[in-house]
Amino acid sequence: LEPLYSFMIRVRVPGGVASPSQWQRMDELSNTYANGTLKLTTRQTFQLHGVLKRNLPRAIQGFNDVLMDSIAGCGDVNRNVMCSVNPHESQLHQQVQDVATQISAHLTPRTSAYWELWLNGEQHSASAPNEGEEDHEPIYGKTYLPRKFKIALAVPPQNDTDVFANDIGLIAIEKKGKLLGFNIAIGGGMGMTFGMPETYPRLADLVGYVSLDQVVDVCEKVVTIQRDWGNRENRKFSRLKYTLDRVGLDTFLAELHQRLGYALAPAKPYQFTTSGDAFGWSGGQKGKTNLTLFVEGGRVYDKPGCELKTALRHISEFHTGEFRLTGNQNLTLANIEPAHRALIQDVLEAHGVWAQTQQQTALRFHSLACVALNTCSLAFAEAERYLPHLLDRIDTLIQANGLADEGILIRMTGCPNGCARPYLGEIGLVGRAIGRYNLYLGADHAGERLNKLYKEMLDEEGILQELAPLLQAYAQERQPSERFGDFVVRQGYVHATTHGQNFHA
Ligand code: SRM
Ligand code: SF4
Repeated sequence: LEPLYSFMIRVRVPGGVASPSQWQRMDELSNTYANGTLKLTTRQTFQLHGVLKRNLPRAIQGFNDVLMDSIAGCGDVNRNVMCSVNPHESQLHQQVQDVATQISAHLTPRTSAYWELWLNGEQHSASAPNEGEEDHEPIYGKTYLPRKFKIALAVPPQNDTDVFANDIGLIAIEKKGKLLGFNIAIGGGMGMTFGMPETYPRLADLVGYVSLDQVVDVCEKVVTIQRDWGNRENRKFSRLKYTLDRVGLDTFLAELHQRLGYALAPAKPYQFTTSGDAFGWSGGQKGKTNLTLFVEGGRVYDKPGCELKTALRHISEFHTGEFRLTGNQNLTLANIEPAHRALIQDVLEAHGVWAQTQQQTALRFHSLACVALNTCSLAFAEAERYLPHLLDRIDTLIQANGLADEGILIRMTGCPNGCARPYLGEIGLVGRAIGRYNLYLGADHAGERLNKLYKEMLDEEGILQELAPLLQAYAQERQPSERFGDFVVRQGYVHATTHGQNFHA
């Protein structure tokens, strides 16, 4: 008798854009084969947890039927390509989303093994290789990459994909709503290992500008340099960020320019103001509207008084726009027909979702937590299941100091791998052991400065005791419009982290 092994499946969703039928299918599969919940991740994908080994092929067949796959959800290849969910600017968003889809398709492995293993060789999905292309990996070669690789696109002023946390970050440059090209940043990544200061989170360096017709090729060339130069001896140092710091940015760029046959143009001006999501209703094109909903921990499920999963299922039966997963684990119902707006509002009200959304605090709207225990085998501590409780207590401090509208970015992970990008939190909490966290402070609000270690191994009371005087001082001594992360740096509670290499200094 075989043990009841259970698995997590990650379903790739380039740019986080899913159709109503794809949403419905994921909803069904989560009930039939998984633990009844749907997880929206920090890279805009779906995860199913608790899929029994014997059900894996049926679950994969299920999403394959609606043109989704889990290729490159994991592995040493380019992962899900992220793209800003920018409900106010549908036209520009669509152009950027198209580029995200092109990059994703170009860097998807051509292997036929996935189809043979799971789908009896049948290739239904949009990503299936063309005939004759199988098993020849023009970009990855025989050895694939030394490690995972990540690309994100953002549309300023929103940095809702945290572009600088990626191996390649692309910042859309537009003129009068028309996409011209992208600034490109390389060498970002969050993961580190406790006790190994040679490992560190690092933000990508802005290295230039690429036009629309160059962007896919530039991504390919960066990937191939990392393929050839990345560390294949020690996986701790195999991400692009370490390759860059080992060889030096100038050497890397010289190689990039040589492989491209031209030099990158200088980066163009841009400005990010936030890495958070814009919640609530917003206008769109041609009378259509968008609605961004808060999904705590990215976990879609029903609970007494708030049947989010059922409500979204109902909406998927008539909504003709898209379900857009955000990089902050939230959900935007996009391109809502004028006739459906009131209907959607009614469904959300009837299932208690609207009331729940209205009660959220600004802190909660700006919170992120990784899965951690009990499904993540790398977790040292809780995150998704614990943060809601901790937020209740921090919110009491926030209210007492009159800071209810501030929207401080708070991020928690169960280990230092950084899946909820905690080093970009104005308050970052990283699990050390059950019930113990390191507290990091001083990231900015727009994802452009890393935080720094403030205190170690705090339990819940310790976290509150450390935050109480800081929040009080912030309330009393901040400058007009000054963000919490900037305040703690200006007041010297922590030094600004100016580069990943001085993260631990
Ligand atoms: Fe992650 C590994 C969950 C985004 C850095 N991540 C894992 C695994 C698969 C654990 C494992 O290897 O056994 C986790 C599965 C837990 C579970 O039970 O579901 C896991 N990572 C997640 C998700 C689901 C967190 C979430 O709550 O949303 C995110 C899914 C992303 C996706 O849809 O593709 C997720 N992981 C990230 C991010 C954020 C991002 O990409 O913007 C990071 C930091 C950025 C980066 O890569 O540097 C991240 N995950 C890691 C790392 C450390 C990588 C490193 O270079 O140091 C690991 C461990 C590893 O790769 O060895 C890891
Ligand atoms: Fe697991 Fe650590 Fe990632 Fe959280 S940060 S999901 S604990 S690997």
